[in-house]
Amino acid sequence: MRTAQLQRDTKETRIAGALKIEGRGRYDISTGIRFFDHMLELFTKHGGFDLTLKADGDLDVDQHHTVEDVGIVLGQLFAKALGDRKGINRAGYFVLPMDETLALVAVDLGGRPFLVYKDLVKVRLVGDLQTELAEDFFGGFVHHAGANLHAKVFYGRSNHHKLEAIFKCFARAMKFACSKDARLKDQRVSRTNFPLPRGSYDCHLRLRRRQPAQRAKYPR
Ligand SMILES: [Mn+2]
Repeated sequence: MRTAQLQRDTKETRIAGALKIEGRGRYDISTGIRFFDHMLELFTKHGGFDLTLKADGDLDVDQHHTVEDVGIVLGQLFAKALGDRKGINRAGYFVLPMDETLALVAVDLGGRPFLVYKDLVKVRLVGDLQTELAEDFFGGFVHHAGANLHAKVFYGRSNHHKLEAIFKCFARAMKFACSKDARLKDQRVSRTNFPLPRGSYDCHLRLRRRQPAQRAKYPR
């Protein structure tokens, strides 16, 4: 069973998270931003994960730190839970209609962080969420999950639907990318050296530049 939990505290945010990849779609999420909770709840449900996320951020400044740092923590949770990534399907995509809106998310968990994000949302707020921050959320996620993620809305009218369709596609693309194929059980992901120490892709990049003898210092 692939699980992870962690606590990440900075001057701006304190976030506790727990993830089970093979979950039942159960969630307990509170970020202080109701629409963001709604998106993360749908992500959990559509991915079939179990996710607990409690974020206490400096919302009196604005939502930026909280939303971005939740993306970082979610990325770290997946990195930690996926472990050595051997035998996973690694890449996945989903195209999902939500009434008049059609969206796509494609993801590759090969270790190279990259984000291409086109949501077509033209309003400043959906519910209580500052919509431009969805891109910062995915930016935090890709860097710490070691993921390449492309999100695109092809067309749509409702801005609520556009964001919701992206999060549902994200969930279902991740569900497949994380899933294991028994025939691939000895197949390594890329030339990278998973798992990522301390659950952070940044640490991982630093680690790769060190000599093998020094690697043993890091807990696995
Ligand atoms: Mn909704």
